[in-house]
Amino acid sequence: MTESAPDDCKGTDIDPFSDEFLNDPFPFLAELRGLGEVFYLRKCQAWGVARHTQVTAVLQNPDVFSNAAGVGYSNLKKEEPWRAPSIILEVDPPVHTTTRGILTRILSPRALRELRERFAAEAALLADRLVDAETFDAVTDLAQAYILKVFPDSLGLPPNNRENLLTYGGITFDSLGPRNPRFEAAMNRAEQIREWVGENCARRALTPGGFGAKIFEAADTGEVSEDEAALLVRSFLTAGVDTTVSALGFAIRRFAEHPDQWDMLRQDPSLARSAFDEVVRIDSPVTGFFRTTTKETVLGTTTIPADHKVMVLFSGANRDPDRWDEPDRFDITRRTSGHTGFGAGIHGCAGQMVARLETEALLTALAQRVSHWELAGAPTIALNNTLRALESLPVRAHQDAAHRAAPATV
Ligand code: QZP
Repeated sequence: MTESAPDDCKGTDIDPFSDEFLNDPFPFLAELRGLGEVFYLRKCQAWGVARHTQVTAVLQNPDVFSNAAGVGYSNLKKEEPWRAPSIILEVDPPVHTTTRGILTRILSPRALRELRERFAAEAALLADRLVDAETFDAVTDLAQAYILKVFPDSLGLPPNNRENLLTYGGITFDSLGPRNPRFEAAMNRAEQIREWVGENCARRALTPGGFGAKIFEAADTGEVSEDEAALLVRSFLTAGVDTTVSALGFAIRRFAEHPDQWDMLRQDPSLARSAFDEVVRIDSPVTGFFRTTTKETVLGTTTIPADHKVMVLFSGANRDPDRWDEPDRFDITRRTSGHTGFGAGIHGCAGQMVARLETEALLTALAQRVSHWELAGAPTIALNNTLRALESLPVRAHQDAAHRAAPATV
């Protein structure tokens, strides 16, 4: 398909899936915002929005900007998808309304209350180990170790081979991009993991009391079929690991770079929650997703024809100076409501309360033990078509003297 650039908005050759963009998207995002309310990405043959007003407007209008053709570059209705489409993410109402209702129930603040203590206990254990080690990799030893413990535990997954979740997440997020080398490499890894994922979404794999078992209870009452329940469990496997691992990695990097913010958190641990949202705003683990127009629509002064992809750059909205005061400044006391790091509207992140509980517990435990962070090497970025994350973050955690002395007094 060749598409000539429209004449009612600016076109650009910026490629949001290039190495240059993925390594440091923020200068490119500023350029994209500068192009106008809507622009045309020639390399993607898709329209795009990167300002807060338009990103939010698109996300709030799912009748026109549909998810049913997928949230990635390729149109799932025209191209064979590599996996069965998600029945929560890659659908519109009314199908979405049913599945979302089930997840909202299972992931409500009330249903999550009992997790708080478990997360706090795991966070304390890990934080103790980390300050003992003193020097470690905050991506593998902290973010991955913690999330691969608490999240699959909450889901009810068996303890073995959990690192497969990182592989599966990486594949899925790469698969949302165009058929570049990252996409192809992901497809080459997909086959070896397919069986493991299928087995771990099955009723028999899931222990009682977890999110997984609760989804299968919805199959027992006939709200969804048995196969649909397994697909909803798969959504947890896909969406609940790499995302929070990414945010935690960025959080530690931010605190290592901004010791004043770490001091503030130590003095007032109730800031842990807003600190996490500020990280999700400023570092935006998910750069953006696509929508597909269901009919010709006018956005600003641009007419977008029916059945075309529009790229919605969450990370652009999250650094928009028209929406945020000093958007590039990390400030854990900032009022972050309205950030689009979790998306917005009917598809806004269903697991965001779990993510907040997990990260709040770990940041709080670390704040009690670590006086300050020191970078012990250069952080590296993991290049992925859709998920921004650090690959490694060598740090030294300086132990708080008061905390070190404390056990001797008991
Ligand atoms: C949501 C699914 C975690 C999100 C950023 C994206 C996401 C990915 C997959 C699914 C849902 O498979 O349902």
